[in-house]
Amino acid sequence: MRDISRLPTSPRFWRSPVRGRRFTSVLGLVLLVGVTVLFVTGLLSYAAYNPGLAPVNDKTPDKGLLGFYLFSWPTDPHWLYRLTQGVHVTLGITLIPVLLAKLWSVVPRLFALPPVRSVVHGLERVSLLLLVGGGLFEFVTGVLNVQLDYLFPGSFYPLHFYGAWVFFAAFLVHAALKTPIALRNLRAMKDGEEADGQGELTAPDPAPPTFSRRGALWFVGGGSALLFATTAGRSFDGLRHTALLAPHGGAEPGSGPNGFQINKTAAHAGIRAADTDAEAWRLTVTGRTGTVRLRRGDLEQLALHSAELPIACVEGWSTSDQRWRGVRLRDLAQLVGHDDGDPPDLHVESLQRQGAFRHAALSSRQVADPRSLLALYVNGARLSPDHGYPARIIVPAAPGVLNTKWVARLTFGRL
Ligand SMILES: Nc1nc2c(c(=O)[nH]1)N[C@H]1C(S)=C(S)[C@@H](COP(=O)(O)O)O[C@H]1N2
Ligand SMILES: [Mo]
Repeated sequence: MRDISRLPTSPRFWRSPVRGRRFTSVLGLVLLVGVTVLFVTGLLSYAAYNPGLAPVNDKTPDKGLLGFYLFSWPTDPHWLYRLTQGVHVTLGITLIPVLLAKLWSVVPRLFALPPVRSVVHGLERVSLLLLVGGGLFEFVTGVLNVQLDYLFPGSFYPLHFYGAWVFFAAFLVHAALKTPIALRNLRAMKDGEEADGQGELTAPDPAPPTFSRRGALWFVGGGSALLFATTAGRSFDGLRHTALLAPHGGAEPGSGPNGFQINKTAAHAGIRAADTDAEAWRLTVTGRTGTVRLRRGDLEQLALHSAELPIACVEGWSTSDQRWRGVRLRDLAQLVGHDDGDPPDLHVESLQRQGAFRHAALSSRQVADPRSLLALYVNGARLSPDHGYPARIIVPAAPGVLNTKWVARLTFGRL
């Protein structure tokens, strides 16, 4: 006869003495806070793309009602996206051990028989499927995007966005059901009761312990601390070398005025030296009163202004403030007839021929900000080819993706 205790559907199959209410409750409460922060910062990131403004910005055009919360992304404080997206990515990576340990701690229950005891139980199990599947999906797509640099060209945004809603809906149901229980378990622990001694999560036939429960929690926490310590530095110049695990971490990217992080190099984006040659390059600006074409020399004759602003990428890395110098976007709007102090939205196009980020739309609010520039210089030097020479956009508080490099055309109004 087969020994049924050797099948995962038998509670006796699961013998780790570490499993128990306390272990699961602690991890569950950490995730309650952490996943909520991930969801909120993720939704903010979507809003920061200005998806409501123009199709070129909207990576998720079929969002429907899920776009209900969208608002006009502010330009203050100028480090806003650096903060929200740094938190989103760094926290997501830091929580990986917690997520895995939490799943491990409840895995016997996923195999429990009968699979469905009642309608309510059936619904709970479906929500668990969405919770576990959705959670793994969000973490995996997020990590792949950050670590492997757009493994899914174009499709990462919809996958991660819709996945987030499915995951968070299941997460809310789960949290509503389980948070009171988790809190009760922890309170019982405080009162000195051995809360782990009973309950469905505890192995009925535990193997001899090689590890205390407390040790197991330290192990998970240590894993998170290690991931944090090898990731967080890529948002800070001077600490970047500590970000061993992160792309755009490690060694500082060169020295000198243009020696800060580059997302895609000119070569990678297919920009040829001939395209950016001072003789050949022209900036085409179109607005209410028509079109003007400017050389780089013409731009240098206009009023130049400086702004200290960072680059902050959706992948979570960012630079400290760089000192940009160039022409205000609102001055360029004025040049083509938008001179009533209330500039319209702006469509920016790059010389780049291929790729999702070759164009972007900026809101009138962003155009109006005196720190929003068509930059010609950075940190006192001419922009390098990799940072967008002959001219690039820089806007306070915006995601890197809106800071278009190698700009060729600006169209005010009519997006
Ligand atoms: N034309 C063009 N502009 C672009 C991109 C691009 O791929 N093509 N990438 C954007 C992204 S995703 C980021 S994070 C910033 C990075 O700017 P940097 O390389 O100067 O640091 O440039 C933005 N501007
Ligand atoms: Mo980016």
